[in-house]
Amino acid sequence: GKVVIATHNAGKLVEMRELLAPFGVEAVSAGELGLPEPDETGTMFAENAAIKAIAAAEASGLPAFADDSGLCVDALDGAPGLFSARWAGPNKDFTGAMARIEAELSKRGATDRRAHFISALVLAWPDGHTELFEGRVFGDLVAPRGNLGFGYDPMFQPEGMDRTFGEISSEEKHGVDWQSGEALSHRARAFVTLAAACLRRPA
Ligand code: ITT
Repeated sequence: GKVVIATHNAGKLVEMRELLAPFGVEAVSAGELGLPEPDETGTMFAENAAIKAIAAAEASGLPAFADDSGLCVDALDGAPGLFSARWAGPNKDFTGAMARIEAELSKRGATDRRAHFISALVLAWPDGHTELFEGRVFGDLVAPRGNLGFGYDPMFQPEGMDRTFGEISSEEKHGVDWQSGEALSHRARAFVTLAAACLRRPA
């Protein structure tokens, strides 16, 4: 089978391709198909993921996967959350977006550094049927370190690790042990729930 990965984010696309590989489907990206980017008008991650997946499935006639994700900071009442991409602006300035998080925390005098990433993964079928899978990872915000990964990775240190998502390999960030279902990143964990819903382990 052939599926669409409905993202225009290069970092996400790499991860989603790697996460889909063991499922044995051929994946094409929304960019490769020239699909438009729908407006993310939802008020929840799951809603925005569905908007993107349904639009791609309708336009392509193929099943489509979309991820809507973000970094939720406890002391900022969950911001940037749904607006994680938008905080970086049109130039995708994540150095600026990470600095803004620090600025908002100091403005509030916040000492609580807890944050989590959420990934809502929606699979939409051309007939309009959708399935939702979610993953989360909890951790702490630190001064940005490392240039691996993308987005807010340099500033996020998962619980129990002394390195940030910007300092660990792609294998460590979103590698999955399909036997045990163990995975670290929010996105990898969403794919583990997808595999569980398939009632089988990918090869
Ligand atoms: P698409 O909608 O085309 O998929 P996007 O970048 O606009 O691309 P989102 O609307 O889901 O995607 O925004 C999520 C943002 O949250 C994303 O731009 C990243 O900055 C951040 N983010 C999500 N997952 C991340 C991860 O694994 N590591 C670092 N930052 C992440």
